[in-house]
Amino acid sequence: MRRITLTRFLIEEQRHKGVIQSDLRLLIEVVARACKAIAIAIGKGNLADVLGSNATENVQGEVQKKLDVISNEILLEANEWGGHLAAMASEEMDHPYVIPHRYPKGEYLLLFDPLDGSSNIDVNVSVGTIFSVLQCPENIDHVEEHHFLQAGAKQVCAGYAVYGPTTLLVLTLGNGVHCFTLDRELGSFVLTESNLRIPEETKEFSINMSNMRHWEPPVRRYIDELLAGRTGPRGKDFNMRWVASMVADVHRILTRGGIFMYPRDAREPGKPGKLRLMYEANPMSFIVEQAGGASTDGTQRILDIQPTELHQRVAVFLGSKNEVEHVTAYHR
Ligand code: AHM
Ligand code: MG
Repeated sequence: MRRITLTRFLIEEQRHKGVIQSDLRLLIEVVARACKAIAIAIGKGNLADVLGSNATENVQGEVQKKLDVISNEILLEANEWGGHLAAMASEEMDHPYVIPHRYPKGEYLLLFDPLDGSSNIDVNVSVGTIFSVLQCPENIDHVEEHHFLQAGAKQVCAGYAVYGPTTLLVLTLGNGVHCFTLDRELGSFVLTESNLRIPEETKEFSINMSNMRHWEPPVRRYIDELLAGRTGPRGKDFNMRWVASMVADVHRILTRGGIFMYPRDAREPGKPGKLRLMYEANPMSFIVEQAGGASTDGTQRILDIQPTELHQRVAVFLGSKNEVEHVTAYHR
């Protein structure tokens, strides 16, 4: 069997298709290497005393897990010296990290959620890393926060790693979605699926039902109808899955279809939803759309949202096209 490693895949994308530049190729390779390092750290668990929490909080006031901090450090250190980036922004850092002057400055901005699904770390359930790449505006001497505030449609690349029974890297460069599996003996990611497609129809949904009493009426109506099953208005039974790691829930949807929802709710009126636009919703929406799915905040396409803040939150409905359109229609 011909094995296509991530390196070969990227070189061929550059050489034959002209889809990417060498700097972007380097960027993806470096992020992939960092994900391998994160996978190793997670895999050690209690043997390396990496589980549990730090005494610190992130900018959103969430207690940081030790592995949140370790993963963030791994991504920063891996990406600062290669000359491919102008700056990085992370869910775990208050402000962007500008590449220090001692290193050459590149033309890309990298954004990441270093360890998504942190609440699952201590119970040994899948977690992941989500990343998004933007072009840095030209002729900028000093990168500032507002340079990151670009709509998701401007992403040049997005991806995620899932640290589960296998470590996977899922990637889009804007021409389809490709999945690589980490060969642990070789230490390299190998292409295992190309051009993933999300089925348009599904019988599976993903939402944290414990928040039901806080939801807005369109979401209640939609979920009530799904729960009514075969004898209800939808005329079929639906199954529910909620891992509480967005990477794992989205990966399931990429594999066999489904709809993932984290709606805005009445718990904290100032916060539209729980998930972050720049680190979670945008990259996942880019991937889902590239796989033939859809993604909205209930009223508009997520990739069209003009961000106003780096750590902005957003409601998310993504996955199988027909279901996303269904729940979005109820918001109108
Ligand atoms: P995190 O980035 O702090 O881990 O939060 C994001 C996670 C998502 O991965 C997941 O879909 C969601 O939070 C789960 O939220 P809840 O605990 O409310 O079910
Ligand atoms: Mg997250």
